[in-house]
Amino acid sequence: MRKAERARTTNETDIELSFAIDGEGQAEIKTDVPFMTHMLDLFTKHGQFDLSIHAKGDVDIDDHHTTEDIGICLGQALLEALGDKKGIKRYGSAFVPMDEALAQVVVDLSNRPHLEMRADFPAAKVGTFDTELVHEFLCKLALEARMNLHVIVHYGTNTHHMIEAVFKALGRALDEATMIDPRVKGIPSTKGML
Ligand SMILES: [Mn+2]
Repeated sequence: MRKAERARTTNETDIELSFAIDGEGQAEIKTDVPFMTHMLDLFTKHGQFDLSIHAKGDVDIDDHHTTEDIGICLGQALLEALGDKKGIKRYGSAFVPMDEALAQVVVDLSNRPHLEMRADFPAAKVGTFDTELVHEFLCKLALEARMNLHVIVHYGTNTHHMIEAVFKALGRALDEATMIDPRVKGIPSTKGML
C-alpha cells in the first residue's frame, strides 16, 4: 500500500494527515480554512487518492500558517508514500477548465524541488481566504514532496473558478505521475535514481 501519515504540532498549527496514492477519491477533510477544505476535497476526488486531514491553526491571525503547514504535511506524506518510486510514470500533466477559467499543471516527481507558477488572480480574497496563499501552499507542497511543479492559469475572470481548476488539475497530474506503468522496469531515470 502506497500510503503515509503525518502528525505535526507547532505553536501555530496542529495537523494530522493520512494520504493514500491508490485510493478511491475518499476525502475526510476538516480544517480551520474552509476554502482549503473545499480545494483539498476536489484534489482528492480528481486524483483518485484517499486523504484525511484534521487541521487546526491560528486562523485568528490569518489562514497563512494553517495553509502552509497543510502543504508541508501533504508534501511529506506524498514523498513517503512514493517510496523508492519504482515503476512510476514520474511525469504527469493535466488541463482542467472550470467554466471560463483554464488551468494547466505539469509535474515531475524528480527529487528536484521547484515551483514555477504563472497565475494572476483578479481577486485578493475568495471569501475570507487570501488568494496569495495558493502560491504558499503549492510552494511548500513542491519542496517537501521534492517535485518539480509547474502551474499555469491561462485565463479566467472568477478567482474561485481559477483556483478550483488548479486544484483539480493538480490532482489529475499527480494521479498520472504516481501511476505504476507496467512497462517501466525499476526507476524511471537514466541516472538510476530519483
Ligand atoms: Mn467551488
